[in-house]
Amino acid sequence: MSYPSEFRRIVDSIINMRIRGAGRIARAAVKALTIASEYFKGDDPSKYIEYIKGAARVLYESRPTAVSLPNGLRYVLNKLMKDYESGLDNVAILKDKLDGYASEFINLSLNAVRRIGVLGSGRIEDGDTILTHCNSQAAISVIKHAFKEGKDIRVYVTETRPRYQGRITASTLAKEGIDVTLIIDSAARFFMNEIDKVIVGADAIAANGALVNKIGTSQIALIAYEARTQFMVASESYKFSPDTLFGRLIKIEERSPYEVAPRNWIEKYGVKVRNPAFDVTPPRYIDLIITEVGIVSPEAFPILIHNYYGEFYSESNPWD
Ligand code: RI2
Repeated sequence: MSYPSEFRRIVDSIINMRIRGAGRIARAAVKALTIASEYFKGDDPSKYIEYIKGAARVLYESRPTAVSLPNGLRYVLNKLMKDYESGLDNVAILKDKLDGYASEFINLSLNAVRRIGVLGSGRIEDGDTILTHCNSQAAISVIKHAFKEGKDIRVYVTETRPRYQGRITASTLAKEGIDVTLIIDSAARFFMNEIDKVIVGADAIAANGALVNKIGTSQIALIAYEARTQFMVASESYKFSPDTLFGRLIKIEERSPYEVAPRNWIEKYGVKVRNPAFDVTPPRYIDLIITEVGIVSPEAFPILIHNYYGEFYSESNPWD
């Protein structure tokens, strides 16, 4: 199937991380569906549905770990398929419906990030020193909100090798006027006794409450646990992985070795390089998860989400 070049550009940007961060990826993927939909020519509804499913499959395969991406696609396609299966067979109307569901998801996502900031800020106290890892819009929302409420806070940010997303976080917070210190990833333990709270984002949360997030998160959680420092996760509800309910594990993306060391160095010495982009933090190291519908323990996260988004749970994907 042929898709428009703008659609392809978004897919490539997700693959090579020009668009990155779980929430942003989800919103970009949903936007890409609307671009594909607009491009479709013809009035055969079954061909339109097949075309959209094909576009969703291409997006689904772009990056494997952040569950926000398939959940965004599921949000739109589940609703569209319901319309189609209940007899809506006019392509123009189906296109309008798809656009409407996509905007709904994008608004829901942006509002969730804002609401997490408001709720999470309640857990930040005046005088706190916070550590964050990588670049999470949800975690940043909490920190910014606490600062805007007048709380006197300091933030330590890990560089987050190999892609240095910590620099984005550090500059974003510094621009707000927040007191920020950038540290190397391996300095997390050195500084942990100065830290009151760790707050990170989420790429996915499994049915047992385990967190999948940027590589290095689980080491920081372990260090925080040992130092009795509170470890908090800022996660929109759509970071829950329904696949884990059905025994399918979250796939950890392994990226190019050349993100870690230059190709000529690797080839010269014949060194093997591994570059997993994410790791798994068990629920016992997580104190709480801040979602847009409330703050819960990691074990309660799937129950909370079930009450709100039960319709997400299906053993098969709408694009299968
Ligand atoms: P928000 C990022 O992944 C980081 O792991 C970050 O913690 C997570 O997404 C969540 O980000 P990557 O795309 O959705 O940089 O909170 O590999 O923005």
